Amino acid sequence: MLMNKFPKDFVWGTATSSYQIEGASDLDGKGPSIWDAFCSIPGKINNNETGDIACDHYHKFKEDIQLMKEMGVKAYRFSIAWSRIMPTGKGAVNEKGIQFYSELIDELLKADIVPWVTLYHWDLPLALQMENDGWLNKDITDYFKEYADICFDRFGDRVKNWITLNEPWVVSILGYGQGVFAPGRVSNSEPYLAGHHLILSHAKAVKLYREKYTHQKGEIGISNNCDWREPLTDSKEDKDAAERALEFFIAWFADPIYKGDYPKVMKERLKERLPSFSKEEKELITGTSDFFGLNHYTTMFAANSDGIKKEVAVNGNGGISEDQDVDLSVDKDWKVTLMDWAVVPWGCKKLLKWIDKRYNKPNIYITENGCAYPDKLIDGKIDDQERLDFYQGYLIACQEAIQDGVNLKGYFAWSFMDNFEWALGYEQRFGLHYVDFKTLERIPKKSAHWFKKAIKNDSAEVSL
Ligand code: PNW
Repeated sequence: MLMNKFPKDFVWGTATSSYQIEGASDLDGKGPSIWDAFCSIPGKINNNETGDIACDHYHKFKEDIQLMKEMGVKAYRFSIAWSRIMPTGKGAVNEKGIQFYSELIDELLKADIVPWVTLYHWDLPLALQMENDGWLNKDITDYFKEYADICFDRFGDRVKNWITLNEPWVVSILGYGQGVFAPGRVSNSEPYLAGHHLILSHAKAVKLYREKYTHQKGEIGISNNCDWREPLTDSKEDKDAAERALEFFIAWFADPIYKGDYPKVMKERLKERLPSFSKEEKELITGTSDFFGLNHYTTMFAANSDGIKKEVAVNGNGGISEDQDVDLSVDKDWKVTLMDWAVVPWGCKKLLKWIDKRYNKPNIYITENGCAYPDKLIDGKIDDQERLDFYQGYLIACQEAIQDGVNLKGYFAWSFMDNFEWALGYEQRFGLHYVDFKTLERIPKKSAHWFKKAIKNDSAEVSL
């Protein structure tokens, strides 16, 4: 068999986020975040679980970095908990929080692992929510900039890869539209306002980084999430519906960043519910990403809606459905993960090509891709063949996209270890490493052993 190789400098990585793994939710001066508060409301999280302890990465980070080193990953993407280094989100800095991330970064560099740092992965300082209405208030754009300034200042000598925001789509739709994520608000207009301020916050942080920290010579971007939307039929209506669904999903955030404004179809359909950018803001936003960060998990069919089905959007469906007139469905023959997300590697390839074309061949990094399964520990081992198959399928699709000319430069597996899967709690295991949430022991799964071999061979066409 001819082994298709990834380029030598391909970035093989793995990813996590602060609230999902750190624990130590009120230790060493950390302030509460909206996720601490959200988890305290009965019924919001499966089994009323919380991130209070999570994987206790706060105390076990050295052990975790050893496991990463053992796997041979070249890069590790993690996020900083804003309220750990600024307990109320503004003003005073908590030196103990700075110290934690500083040691984490040093330990990574010692292990030859390149840190990729996300500034915001959803754990907004609670004070900013209570006193300033979180992402609904334009003030947040300046607070975020001040927070980013501290991160660049304190960590930028060693961190050269920055991601401002993780999945503004999820923050907006699940946090302000469906209310299933913190801060739990339900609205059909707030998501677009929150999204607007997320984009401006991103842009202000990037401008600051480029002007004040030029000497650090790093790269900065944003990670947007998007599923693929395949037209259900060959009809023009369904093709348009699939395109519209993608525009409402990823172009909502990527168009302003690459083209300076929202997609036309969103402006036409949302009217005054979609805020507009001033001329100065358009200039501020345009071109504010050195790379295209993509989090990708699944694929659905899209069909033009007859306007009758007006159900409230469900998890994973791509936005407020009545704004789009798109009906989504899956093929009953597709395999699904524990989250019910369909496993469709060719959807990943098609999405990469769509991004490549629409945004004029950017360097793309898949900053998340992975799957949840109900892994069981048997005789000290986890035989997660389904996850192994998932990674192999998606990585081969990535390789094909590269062969077709897409500038895909790296891939981060979500996630390094099982962790707190937000409203779904600990049941959904996404990790390459199994975590026993009673003893907090970590055990590499079969997929981790496979991933190690794939990295070593620079190819997904390996078998264990
Ligand atoms: C992402 N959706 O979340 C996050 O970045 C991770 O923190 C998370 O653990 C991972 O994917 C798995 O869920 C998403 O509904 C949550 O489309 C929901 C959606 C997409 C991504």
